[in-house]
Amino acid sequence: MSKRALITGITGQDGSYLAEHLLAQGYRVFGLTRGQSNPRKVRVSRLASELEFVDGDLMDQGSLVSAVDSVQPDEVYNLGAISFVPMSWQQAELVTEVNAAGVLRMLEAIRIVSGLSPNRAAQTASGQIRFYQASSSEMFGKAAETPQRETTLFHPRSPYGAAKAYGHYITRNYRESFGMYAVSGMLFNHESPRRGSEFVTRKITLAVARIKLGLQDTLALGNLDALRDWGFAGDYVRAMHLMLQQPDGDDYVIGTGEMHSVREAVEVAFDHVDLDWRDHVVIDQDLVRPAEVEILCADSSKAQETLGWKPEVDFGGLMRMMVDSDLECVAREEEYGDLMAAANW
Ligand code: NDP
Ligand code: GDR
Repeated sequence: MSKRALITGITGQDGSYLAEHLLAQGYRVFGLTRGQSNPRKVRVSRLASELEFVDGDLMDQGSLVSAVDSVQPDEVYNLGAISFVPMSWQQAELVTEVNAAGVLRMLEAIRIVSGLSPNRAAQTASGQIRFYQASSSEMFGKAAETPQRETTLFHPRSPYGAAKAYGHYITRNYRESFGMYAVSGMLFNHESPRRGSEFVTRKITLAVARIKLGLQDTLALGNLDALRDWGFAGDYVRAMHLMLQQPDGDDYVIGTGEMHSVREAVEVAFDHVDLDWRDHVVIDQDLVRPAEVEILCADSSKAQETLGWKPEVDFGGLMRMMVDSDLECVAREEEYGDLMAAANW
C-alpha cells in the first residue's frame, strides 16, 4: 500500500518540489492549504490531478488535529511558515505564532491523534507518524564557529531565527518526552526558479532578465557582503525525505559547504547575460537589516555520512538556471500580464 504524506507549506517553493519527489516515490500526497480561496494554489496546479488538499492553518489547533486524523499520514512534513526574514521585524508576534507555536500545534496534533501522553510514550519507531520540521540556518545567526554543524550554539539575529530555534527545540523535546519520531532538518538557504521574488537570489535573477529584455534599468539591493551557503531546493527535498527513512529521528544540517557573497551572486547572474552589474546595481540602505547574519556555511558531513545525501547543483549552475528560467518567465509575463501565472511552476 502507498505511504501517505501530509505536507504543510504545499504552495511554497519546497512544498512543490517535495510533493513532486514523493509522488515519484509512489506516495499519496496531501497538502494542507489555508484560506477560503488561496491564490498560491496555482503553484502546484501542475500536480493538481495527483495531489489531495486538506484545509488547515498552523494558527488553528483544531484544524491540524482534523487534518492529521483525516489523512492518517505515515509522514508529516511541516514546511509551512512565514519565511521572509525582514517580515519578522514588522510582524514579530504573527511570525512567532506561525513559525514557533505552529510547530507545537502540529506536534500536538500528531500526539493527540497517536494517543501519546506523558504516561504513554511510544516505545519504538515502527507504526508511528514520522514528523519533519523545517528548521533553518537562521538559528545559528551570529555563530561562534564556521562552518556550522548540528552542535553549533544558536545566536539568532531576527524574530524569525528565534522562532525557528523554538521549533527546533520543541521538536527535539517531543522526541525525548513522548518517544515521537521527530526530525529537525537544519537547512541552509536553498533556491530555485520557484523561489519567491522577495528573496535575494530570485530578486537578482528576475531583475537581470528584465534588464536584459529592456524592461528595467536598476536593481536596488541592501548588504552585498553577506555570505550565504546557497543550494538547489530540488536537492534539499531529497534530504528531507531521507531523514524520515532512518531507524530513529535526529537533527541534520543540510548545505553545500560553500559560501558566496550577495555580490558574487549578482556578478554570476549579470555575467550570464553579458551585462556589467556595476552599470545597474544601486545600494538602498532601507534594505539593510537591523541585525544581519553576516556569514553562514554548512558542515553537512553528518547528513552525507548517515543519509548518503549530497547536493548535485552548484552555486554557479543554480544562478544560471534561475536566470535562464526568468528570461522565459519575464517574456511570458508580458504576454500573461502576471508573474505568478507566467512562472515556471
Ligand atoms: P515559502 O515562503 O515558499 O512557503 C511557505 C509556505 O508556508 C507557503 O506554502 C505558505 O502558504 C505556508 N504558510 C504560511 N503561513 C501559514 C499558516 N499560518 N498555516 C499554514 N501554512 C502557512 O517557503 P519555502 O518553501 O522556501 O520554505 C519552506 C520551509 O522551510 C519554511 O518553513 C522556511 O522557513 C523553511 N526554510 C527555508 C529555507 C530556504 O532557503 N528556502 C531554508 C531553511 C528553512 P500560503 O500559500 O497559504 O501563504
Ligand atoms: P535569508 O534570505 O534572509 O538568508 O533567509 P534572503 O534571500 O532574504 O537574504 C539573503 C541575504 O541577502 C541580503 N540582501 C538582500 N536580501 C533580500 N531579500 N533583498 C535584498 O534586496 C537584499 N540585499 C541584500 C540579506 O541581507 C541577507 O544577508 C532565507 C529564507 O528562505 C529563510 O526562510 C531561511 O530560513 C533562510 O534563508 C535559511
